[in-house]
This record gives sequence, structure tokens and C-alpha cells, in this order.
Amino acid sequence: MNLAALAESLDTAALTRRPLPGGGTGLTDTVQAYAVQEALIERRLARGERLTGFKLGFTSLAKMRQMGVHDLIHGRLTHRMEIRDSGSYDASGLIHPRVEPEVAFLLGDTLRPGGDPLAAVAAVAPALEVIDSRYDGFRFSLPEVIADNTSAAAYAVGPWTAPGDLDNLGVLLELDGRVVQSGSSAAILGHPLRALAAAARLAGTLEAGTVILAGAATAAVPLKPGTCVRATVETLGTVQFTTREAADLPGAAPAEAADSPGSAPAPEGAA
Ligand code: OOG
Ligand code: MG
Repeated sequence: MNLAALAESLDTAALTRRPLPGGGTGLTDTVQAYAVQEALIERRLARGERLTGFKLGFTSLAKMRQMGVHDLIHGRLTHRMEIRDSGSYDASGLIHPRVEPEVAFLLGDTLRPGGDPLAAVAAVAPALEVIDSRYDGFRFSLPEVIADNTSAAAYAVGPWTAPGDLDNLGVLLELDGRVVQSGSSAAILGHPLRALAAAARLAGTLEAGTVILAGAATAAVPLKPGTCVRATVETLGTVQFTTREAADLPGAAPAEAADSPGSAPAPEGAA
């Protein structure tokens, strides 16, 4: 198994919007899968991306059921994945994007494995994650999704607030004002702080300033152009963005579109 070659194939799949056949990589080992993920992230960093955060996946039953995968996974976030809250987002460079509601943590202090997660947290926020598998049909094995940086594509974080009670908060996902998924923060390993403890265990050490996505509380839904997506987490508030209409998009090549995620404000009069 050539790990560097697989990292390159996954990177090329994302840049060219041509997914790889899932189940076809021959990857069976999770240690090797994380080595591929690291090589993939190295390629992104070499293109000028900066690490901003850490994400967990499959922390809720809803996600495990949806994807048929039953183990905690983790991936990396970079600054090119950031979507501004209430901004517009160009998803045209993605293959088959989906969106899911999340809870985000911001570390104020270094968090070490076994450390007190709450003591390290500076703030908490409602968040949205855009996922986009680089495998055909979102079909993959556990090692394959790990190698693919856990399908990470983009994320938006709402207003940060001091951490209060995070137990059993209602979570809503809306598309154009219609609720399409609902759940609870308790769906995330029983309590989102458990996800943070798991992140510290898996990452080794997490530095102050790191954003951590705790994992979706509900299943993900397809993300279409010209849609206002909003997540609300009870007491934490709301985060939203609008995907650009195909007609509003400049005729940019997918690779260039992927280089400039939609942090620009929506054009006046855009639907
Ligand atoms: C993998 C990503 C899982 C989550 O929040 O559970 C994830 C996938 O569903 O393709 O981000
Ligand atoms: Mg997620």
C-alpha cells in the first residue's frame, strides 16, 4: 500500500471533483489511514493552508447509522475551510456536499490527554459542517473515510459564548427556514464535553486557539445551491450561511473555486 500515492489521489479527487471508488483503495488499517490523512493535510499546508482546528466524526448514533460506520474518527480543519457566519458560500467546487449541525469549542488553554476539558475551553458556539466525501456515493470503509480527512470540506461557527450548561440542548438544522433535522447535544457521546475529552486523547495535545467540532448531533442533509442553511443550538444561538446560486457563480475552474471558499459577502439582490 503506497500511502503517499493514496493521499495524492484523494487530494486530486477533491481538486478535480472526481471521486474515487469507495472500497477500492485496499486500505484496511486505521493507523495507516491516519498516516494518509497526515500526508493529505501536508499537501494542503504546502499550498498555503493553515491549521485552525480539529474535528470529530461519528460521535452520534444518528451519524453512525446514516453512514454505517461505528467508530470515532478525527480530522483536521484549515483556514480555507472557514465560512463566515451569515456569509455566502460557493459550494460549486465540491463533489456532493452535505451539511450537518455541530457544537464547536474554542480552546483558551492547552488541552492535554486526560486534562480537564472544561477548564481549557474559552468559548462554545453553534456550528455547521459541510462534508464532501472524495469517494463515489459517500460510500467508504472506516479506514477510507479517515484517510479522506473524515470528509471535511468547510465549516461555519456562530457567536462564541462562555461555556454554560451543555447538557441536552435542542439542536435544529433548517434549510430555507424549514426544519430538516432535529436532535440534542446529548446525542454527542452523551455530552459534547466528552467529545472534547476524546479529541484530547486522540490528538495528543491541542493548543490554545484551536477550534474543535464535536461531531454532528443529527444526520447530514444534501447541500444545494441557493439555499440558506441555519443551525440553532438551544441557548448558544444560531449560525447560518447561504450557498450561491449556480447562475451567480463566475465560470471559475473547480480547483480555483476550492481555493477561495465563500467568505465574500453575498452580491446585492442575490436570492
Ligand atoms: C464523515 C464525517 C463525520 C460527523 O460529524 O459525524 C462527521 C461522513 O459522514 O462522511 O463529520
Ligand atoms: Mg461533522
